[in-house]
Amino acid sequence: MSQAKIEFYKGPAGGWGALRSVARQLLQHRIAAKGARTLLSANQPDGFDCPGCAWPDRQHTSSFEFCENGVKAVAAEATADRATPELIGQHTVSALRTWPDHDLEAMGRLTEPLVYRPATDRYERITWDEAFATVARHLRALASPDEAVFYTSGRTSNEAAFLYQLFVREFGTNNFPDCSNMCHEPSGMGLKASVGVGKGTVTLEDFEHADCILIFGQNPGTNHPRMLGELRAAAKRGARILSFNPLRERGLERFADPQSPVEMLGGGATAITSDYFQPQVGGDIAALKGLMKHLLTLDVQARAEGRAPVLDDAFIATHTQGFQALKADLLAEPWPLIERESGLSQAQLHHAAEVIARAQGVIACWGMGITQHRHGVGAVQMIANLLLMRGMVGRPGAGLCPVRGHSNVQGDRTMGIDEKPTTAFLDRLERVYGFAPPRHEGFDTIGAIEAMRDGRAHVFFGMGGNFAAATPDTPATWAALQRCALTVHVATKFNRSHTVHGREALVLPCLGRTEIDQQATGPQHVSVEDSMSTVHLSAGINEPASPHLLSEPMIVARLAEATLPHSRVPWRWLVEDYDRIRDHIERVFDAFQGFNEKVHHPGGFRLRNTASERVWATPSGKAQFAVHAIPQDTAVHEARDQARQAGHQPERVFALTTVRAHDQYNTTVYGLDDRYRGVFGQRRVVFVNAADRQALGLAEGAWVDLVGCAAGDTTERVAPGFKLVDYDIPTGCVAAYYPETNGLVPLSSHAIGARTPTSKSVPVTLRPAQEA
Ligand SMILES: Nc1nc2c(c(=O)[nH]1)N[C@H]1C(S)=C(S)[C@@H](COP(=O)(O)OP(=O)(O)OC[C@H]3O[C@@H](n4cnc5c(=O)[nH]c(N)nc54)[C@H](O)[C@@H]3O)O[C@H]1N2
Ligand SMILES: Nc1nc2c(c(=O)[nH]1)N[C@H]1C(S)=C(S)[C@@H](COP(=O)(O)OP(=O)(O)OC[C@H]3O[C@@H](n4cnc5c(=O)[nH]c(N)nc54)[C@H](O)[C@@H]3O)O[C@H]1N2
Ligand SMILES: [Mo]
Repeated sequence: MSQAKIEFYKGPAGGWGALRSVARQLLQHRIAAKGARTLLSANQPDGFDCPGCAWPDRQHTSSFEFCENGVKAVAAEATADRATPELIGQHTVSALRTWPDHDLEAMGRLTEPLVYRPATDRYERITWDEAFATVARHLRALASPDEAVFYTSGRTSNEAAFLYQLFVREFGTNNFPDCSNMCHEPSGMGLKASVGVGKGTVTLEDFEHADCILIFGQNPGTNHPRMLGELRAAAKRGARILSFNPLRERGLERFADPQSPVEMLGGGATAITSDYFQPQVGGDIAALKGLMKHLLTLDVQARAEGRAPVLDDAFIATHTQGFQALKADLLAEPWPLIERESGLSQAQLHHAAEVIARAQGVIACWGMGITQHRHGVGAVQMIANLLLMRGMVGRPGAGLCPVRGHSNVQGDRTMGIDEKPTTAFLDRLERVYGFAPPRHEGFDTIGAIEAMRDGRAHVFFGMGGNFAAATPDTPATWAALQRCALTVHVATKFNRSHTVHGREALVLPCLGRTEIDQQATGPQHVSVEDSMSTVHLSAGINEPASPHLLSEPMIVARLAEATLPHSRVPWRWLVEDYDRIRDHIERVFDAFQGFNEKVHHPGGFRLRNTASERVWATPSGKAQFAVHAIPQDTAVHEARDQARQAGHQPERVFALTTVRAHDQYNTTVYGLDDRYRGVFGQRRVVFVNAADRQALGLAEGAWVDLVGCAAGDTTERVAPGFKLVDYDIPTGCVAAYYPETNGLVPLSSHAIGARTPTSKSVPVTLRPAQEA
């Protein structure tokens, strides 16, 4: 691991820097020789789907298509290190709980099922039969099926997710907290109301035709590196790329393609973003309203001068509802308020609106900078409004593009991992399987934590992920998990959540994407759905990390057999051949007609997206313009008001946004560098505007504690010991890494209409660190 230092990163994203980092990762994970074969198969027609992100692939590509962070994800899974029962059993769980996230996962791949023994405070090996019997015993002992919660993290395949939801519903609950609750839930909810589908409308081909791409609150250089290839091609073609991000992100500025020898050798790079705007944290709704307000003005001007109008009148008239209300609202919005709340000047917003007004094809992309706010749903709908005004949905080279995180988070939802299932879907399950599925709403992530905290849920089952580390309000979440009678995690690696356990606890090791999944009829494929609704197959190529690993579908099947002895679902027969699971999926979802046949074509098939056909699956049958006020009631506003009332300086309250470093995958910390932001060998840093730092009388490099100050929050929240790093970020805003900062987010602070924790706008004060 490199030495701790802060250094301005001068290179472009991608390029030699990326390859050096790749080489280092490979060495660290000791898979250099075998690893090349593994990597060559990632995202190739006959290989496995990269467990990195949900960005789609160009089909039939023959080039060595990889990205640096995909390499890290693959290398981490294909590591030669093994977290055997003996290795884990060397330490008490209380001791393991104090280890850094990185060190827990660095023990390597789990090899055998583990059970927690309270007498020794250690994990020990247990047989699969005993493990399933333990879970079944607990589930059957509950007073109601609703006292169990079943979490899913987005790497679970369609086949596993389908069986999982089927088992849980036959068991009798809709308690499906999901990582997407913490992620793109506001995109799903916002888009469903605006355009009738909770998914993006664009394809990769649209990126070839767009002449204007907007990127809100997303950091593709780190989180979706393959997207940079599309952006680079668009930029080379002359498309304008407008980024809205409080932080200057290197990966949004310049990019050298590791696949282009000319750029690599010449040290050249393509400028990605043509115009970079740095709104305040949480300022996006105000900024979007400013953009739309000026589009209205430009439209009037264009018409007066006999030029082509900016608004698409015909589209608005035929396809939408609510435009007049939005227009009136925008006209009434005062520029001083827009400027103050967005942190952008009228001139900047005019400039951006002019680019958007001239474009023939506009794509809007967004990530967590938009969704993880109290008004995340509103912000998503403002993006939809902006495109709808110009008729930019359902035409080539244009559309909505929420960029998903986990490689199958979208597919899991499609398969019914949903705490609020539709009646039509439940009716269908009932018809196909003959049991009565539960009809009432289940718990989402926040709801599940509250239920465990309040003693309304006693069993936690996690299909992947790292619930204890990914969720907000760490003290409350840990106490909730520790109150459970049983906690169970299906996982590839040992992580924090396994140390925050119920009275009884199990860790069940499963195969990863890169591994051969051998069942009775031979090696199996699974399917996944990418961020652009393409469903395709994935098959591992490596030998399993241990002969004791089971696939996720097999784990669900055996759990179902143990728990539901009278089930009429042929669980074991289904997992003998995953084509049979796909046949069942086809029986439940019309969109999967001919599933097996279509998915076995190279590249798979794209699910129908009605909005991209200009068919609006909304109650009105039209696309819906939404009106939202410029937020002045966020937790940050409230904390500043409270400070003002108490006679304190409101500017001492900072809006903290929690972001990912380059060397992490969510709660998995591969290394301690964040190269593009110039941070090396450390993670406990807080990015601050130098003017703010000076006003606090603190030196660069000084250590501070981040202290939560949400109004009405009675819990004392301190994230201790962060080094101040001067950064190009607006005053009043600071940024630090997740998950170190999750304890600062109160459980009660979440998005309206989606309950996504407000991880991107946390009110904090900075105080000199009390212990170094
Ligand atoms: N290598 C790697 N890849 C990943 C992941 C990973 O951890 N590592 N995670 C995966 C997952 S699950 C997801 S959801 C995605 C996440 O991908 P992103 O959405 O890119 O994730 P973040 O790093 O959380 O931050 C997004 C960006 O939002 C900006 N931002 C913060 N607050 C605001 C705001 O108020 N307004 C605006 N406009 N911008 C803001 C931040 O500066 C940052 O650049 O990536 C996926 N891919
Ligand atoms: N403060 C703050 N909090 C956040 C966010 C933020 O930006 N800021 N982002 C949120 C977002 S967008 C998300 S998606 C969540 C992520 O929340 P999760 O999805 O719960 O977390 P991950 O870190 O992705 O999970 C990592 C673990 O998954 C297991 N794993 C890996 N591959 C597999 C597999 O193939 N099968 C199984 N069964 N297990 C596997 C490994 O054991 C690994 O330890 O965090 C959220 N929390
Ligand atoms: Mo995510």
